[in-house]
Amino acid sequence: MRSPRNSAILGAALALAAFVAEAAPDAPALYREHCAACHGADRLGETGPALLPENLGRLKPEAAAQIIAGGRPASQMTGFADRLGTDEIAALAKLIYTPIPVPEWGEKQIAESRIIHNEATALPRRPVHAADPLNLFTVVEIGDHHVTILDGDRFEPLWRFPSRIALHGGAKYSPDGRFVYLASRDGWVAKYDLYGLMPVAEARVAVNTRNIAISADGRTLIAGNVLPPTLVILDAGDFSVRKVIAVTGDKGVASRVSAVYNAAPRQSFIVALRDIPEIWEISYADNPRPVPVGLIHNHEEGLKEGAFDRGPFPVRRIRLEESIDDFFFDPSYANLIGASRDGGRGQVVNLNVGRKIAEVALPGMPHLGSGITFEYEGRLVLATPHLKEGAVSIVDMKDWRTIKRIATAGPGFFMRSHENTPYAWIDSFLSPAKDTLQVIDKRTLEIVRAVTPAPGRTAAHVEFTRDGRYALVSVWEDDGALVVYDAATFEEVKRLAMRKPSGKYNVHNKITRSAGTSH
Ligand code: DHE
Repeated sequence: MRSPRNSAILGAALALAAFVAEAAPDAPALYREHCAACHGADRLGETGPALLPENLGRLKPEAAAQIIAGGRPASQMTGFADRLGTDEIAALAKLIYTPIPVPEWGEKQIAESRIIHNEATALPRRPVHAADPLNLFTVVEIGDHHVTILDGDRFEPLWRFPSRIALHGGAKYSPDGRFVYLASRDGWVAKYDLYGLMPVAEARVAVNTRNIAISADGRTLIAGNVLPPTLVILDAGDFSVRKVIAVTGDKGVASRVSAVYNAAPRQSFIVALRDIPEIWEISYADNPRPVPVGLIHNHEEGLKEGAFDRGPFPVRRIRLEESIDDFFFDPSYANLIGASRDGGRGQVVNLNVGRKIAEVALPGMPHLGSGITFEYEGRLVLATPHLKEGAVSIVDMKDWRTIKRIATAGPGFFMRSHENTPYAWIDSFLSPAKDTLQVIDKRTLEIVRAVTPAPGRTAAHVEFTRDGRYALVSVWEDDGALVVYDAATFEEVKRLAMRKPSGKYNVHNKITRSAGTSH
């Protein structure tokens, strides 16, 4: 029963709640007033990036509040501390981490976003520069959202241009190395001409994208997306939309895409899915083999007419027990070695038979996308760094045994080598030793050298020149640098100031699918 005293307490509590509610900042109104013009009324991004939990994932909420208060150097983002109180800034920071319903981003939105900067007829027939077109590097500078095209012989920038915000993942090249394609976390894909040093086309394929791949014939681009969970296939020439595939599993469950790669010898794209235990193979051949659709290929009942996906771009589903979200192909592209984000083991999936054929012991979250292969004592091995452990695993690619785990200074992101060097370089990006790269001798599997380009400052991501003579390293800081080392003597050859250079990608090494780099 409610006593007069309880009623009084309840009344006071309600009054207090009403007062707090009244006094609490109105985050949506603040957003409309201060943020919507650049970040979009729906938070999907306009001139500024999208402000959604999926896109902000790597930015901690406290850091977001600091940016709202103080602005972001080298960007249009000014600070609001002079106009907004601490509670208002906190309310805005909270708002941008609130999920929104899955946005509609289909063929219409993609087509409407398309920008043609230069028609094919406006592109020059020959390079407008004297550099070796196959020894160029695309260097992504995430500090101020720029890209530098670097002459890989003279180590001099040929062209520096503004990019979309937050480029992520490797640059992809057309098979002849003439065009480079880049993707941003906000779903913008862009194409640039390395002969004319000019932009060609852009389109926004999603609100949040994982990565892109280009077909071996250079005609098709595919983007794997998180928001909405789709695969978008574009004509790589003019970015017109060829197909949008909703990513759903057997039971209609939607899945985010983890990564998509080109399997050139198979004439297909291979897609890893984060939320359902399936790998998809999508053929881009002119006359693809029809693929059975439906829940299970039921031999007893047979497949009725019409139960085949005849393409273009038919989806072949390979069903697994565990999902895979980072993977690596063997050189034949018949097998992929995959790992799930939290599992302690990897699985080898044979793409020809369409099932798991072996398991690999890979604790410590292997970063298989960064793996490399090389010959060791007459056998082919895979070497992969780990995101949660200071170790590099060396796996025999014949019997899938882990033959060695090399202890490193700390967990790292990237590993690189080249056919013409006996060394592989790794970083310790995610550890206190992040200013130092370690060098592994591929002949002994021992660490033989440490390289510290700038004491106390993050060093990461190596890429070699086309001949393997020089290794280019990032000092991964806002006022960072690209440091060129002689790959045999480890002497510094040149240092170029750059704004937080992240990945760098050599045209020749990528288009020849060098065993020492990512593809
Ligand atoms: Fe990456 C490549 C996934 C965080 C910089 N990263 C990739 C690829 C994948 C991936 C699947 C391969 C795509 C390709 O090349 O086509 N990255 C992930 C993650 O899941 C993770 C851990 C969390 C996330 O935020 O998505 C992650 N990555 C980061 C970073 O925090 C890094 C260091 C800084 C940044 O720019 O975001 C980062 N990732 C990179 C780079 C590559 C990359 C530079 C290209 C490597 C290459 O040499 O090919």
